[in-house]
Amino acid sequence: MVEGRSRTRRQVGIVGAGPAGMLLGHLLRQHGIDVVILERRDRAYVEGRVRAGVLERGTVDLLARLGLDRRLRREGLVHSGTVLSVDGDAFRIDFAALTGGATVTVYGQQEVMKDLFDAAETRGLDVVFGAEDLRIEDVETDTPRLRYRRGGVDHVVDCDVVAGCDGFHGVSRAAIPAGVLETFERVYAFGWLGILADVPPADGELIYCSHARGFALASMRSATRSRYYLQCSAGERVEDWPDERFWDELCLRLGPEVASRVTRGPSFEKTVAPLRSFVGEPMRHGRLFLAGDAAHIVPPTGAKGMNLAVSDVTMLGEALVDFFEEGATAGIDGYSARALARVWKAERFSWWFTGLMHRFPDTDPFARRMQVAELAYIRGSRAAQTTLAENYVGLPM
Ligand code: RFL
Ligand code: PHB
Repeated sequence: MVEGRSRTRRQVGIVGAGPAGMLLGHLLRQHGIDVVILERRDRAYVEGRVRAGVLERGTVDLLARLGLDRRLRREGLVHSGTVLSVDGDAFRIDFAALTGGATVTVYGQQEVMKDLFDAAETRGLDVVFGAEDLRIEDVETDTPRLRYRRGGVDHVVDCDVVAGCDGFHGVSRAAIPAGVLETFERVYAFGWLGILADVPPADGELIYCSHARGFALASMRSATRSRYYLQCSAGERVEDWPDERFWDELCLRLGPEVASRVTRGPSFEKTVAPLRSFVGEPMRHGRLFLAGDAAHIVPPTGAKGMNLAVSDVTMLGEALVDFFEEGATAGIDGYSARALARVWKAERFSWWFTGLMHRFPDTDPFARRMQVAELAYIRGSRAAQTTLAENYVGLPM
């Protein structure tokens, strides 16, 4: 085994090569800033994680500005609305008509990651996979440091700035002292059981389904690949859900009309994701800046997680470019407050939409009637539909 040490200097050290870290890396590199991205896992693992599917307009715009949208333009599915279903009775929310033309794009996070990694190779963006035991030091000084181990070698990276983009379970957030970091959290008593199957989707748009038996979501990745979710208990075991049981329960919740358009087939991915709302404040401490899931988590109902990671790094990228190009500190000093202002609105929307659509342990017959009445109100009110639509397509930065 190789043993040794290496010491390098970079302007920005980015921890984590998920959407937040990779996009920030591309953004800074476009401005000639010297960055390294340190990722604990390997490329295949990061690219293989099945996660988000819906990109807001702002996310698509950033990918376009970075010249990373070629495949997205070709393969992404533009959706100008979505369907809400209440105990099998469906109605449509027309985003484009309600918001002056805004749409969302269905393009899997896995595809985004593949595009970001491919472009990193051709553009010479330095991504180190397999960086183990990463530690962040001296963030309260002007020379923070990253230490990690790879292939038996201890590495030290001296930085001007560290960006913590290492997700909810990363190490960056813990580098903010407990007396400084304030956290806000809701853990939901249920999860989402998701499958992927190579069958055509039941509908041209997503169907968010509120049902007395629990929430369901009909989504997709392409014209031939479907992504379906069922609300399940938090500790649900995947082994208890053979495909037939999944399809049967899905069809019950979608109702007979949509169920008649569901094509069943073998699933090739099946996982349970827990649901959580979480915010850590502030998103900056000294020379450490948090972005994406490292700072906040939303339940997936509003399709906001990856999009929030992207709006964070758009703001952080602008602030760091001002800092390195002009020596201006207003941007980095204002980053946390600016990012959190948008984060909290997305947290509110995701929490509200989750509450409206799911069955909670305390959803008694009265509470269920309240959900059904609110959905009936949305169905009949252009104002209520506009509120939902403008949040779903993404609030301005
Ligand atoms: P990520 O993607 O978790 O990436 C963090 C990276 O950091 C690495 N890492 C470390 N590296 C070095 N040293 C350490 N100590 C490290 N610790 C961790 C990890 O290996 C990883 O590669 O965070 P990021 O970049 O902030 O991106 C966040 C998004 O991935 C997440 O918000 C979305 O996937 C959430 N999400 C959705 N978001 C949307 O915008 N639209 C959707 O439709 C949507 N659907 C979803 C979702 C998430 C889901 N799950 C599974 C939680 C659907 C689901 C089911
Ligand atoms: C998905 O396709 O994975 C997806 C779509 C919409 C959501 C969450 C997940 O709200």
